[in-house]
Amino acid sequence: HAADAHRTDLMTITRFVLNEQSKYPESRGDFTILLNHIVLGCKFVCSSVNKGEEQKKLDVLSNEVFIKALVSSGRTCILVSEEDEDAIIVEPSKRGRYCVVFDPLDGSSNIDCGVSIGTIFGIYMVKDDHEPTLADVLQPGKQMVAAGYCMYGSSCTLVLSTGKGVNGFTLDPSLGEFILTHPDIRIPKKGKIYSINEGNAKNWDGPTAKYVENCKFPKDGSPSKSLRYIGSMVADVHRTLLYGGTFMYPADKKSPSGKLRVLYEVFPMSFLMENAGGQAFTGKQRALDLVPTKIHDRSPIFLGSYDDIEEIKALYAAEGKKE
Ligand code: P6P
Repeated sequence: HAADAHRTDLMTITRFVLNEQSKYPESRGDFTILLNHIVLGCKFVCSSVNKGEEQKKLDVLSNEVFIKALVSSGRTCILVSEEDEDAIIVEPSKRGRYCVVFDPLDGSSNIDCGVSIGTIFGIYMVKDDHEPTLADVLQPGKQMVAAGYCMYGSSCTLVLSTGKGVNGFTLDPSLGEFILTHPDIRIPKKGKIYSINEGNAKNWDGPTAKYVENCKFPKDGSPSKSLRYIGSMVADVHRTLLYGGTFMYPADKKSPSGKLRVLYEVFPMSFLMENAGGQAFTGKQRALDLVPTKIHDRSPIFLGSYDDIEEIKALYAAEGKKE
């Protein structure tokens, strides 16, 4: 009967989060309601991507679906989307205590060739019900209460952390439910893969160039690492989380702050990495300690296996001593 019990004991993402939230006596279910509306947006994008909607429409469509779902949840007060220049202040009658920052369809330039893409989101909670302002979202990533991504690939996988570990859920299309498939994800302490756009090599700074050199020609005689670069952050980060290694988008002469956005790319992925036992570093500091000044700020990012990021931090520290 054990197998049957497992079959009938459906651990959906809603049930999982309800269990987690029930540990907080003051919890009133608001977070679970908010998450359910994010999940609704992910289900919509998953079905649209699978229908083969063309990129342009899908970018706009998915953004509108997430905004409408988040506002209608009645649990948000300010939204920041990669697709909108300005933050969205939710109308007073529909306000709640959460601020959501998100990229509705990250890597969307890859849609037309079938490469996996994803939604990335981070959640802050406002302290009280004051008039929401940008200050509520210009917070360091360590203030996030939750973060996650949904990857639209051969299957639809949602990876989430509420600050106590990382869990992965796979959409079962026959049920229309995300079921727990990757409980308590822990990133390997050290990896055999490095992930970076080698096409930018001529613009890299010393420490990045040295680290990549060490991956290719290890000084200690260990085997070279493999290069894996998909060019879709959600796919590259998901592989790094499960297999270990590093994902890097460094600053370079062309883009001194790197390319990836702080609020809805760097922070959520860094939050997940730390909760899975990994690290996330900007080249100068712990990524989650960064304080954004504008909602579309960029930052360099090095994230992944704990020991591999230690090596990168040591190279930057040595460089700092020289200056
Ligand atoms: P590059 C996709 O456009 C994206 O924003 C991320 O998903 C991805 O990691 C990065 O840019 C790829 O950038 O410069 O290597 O093409």
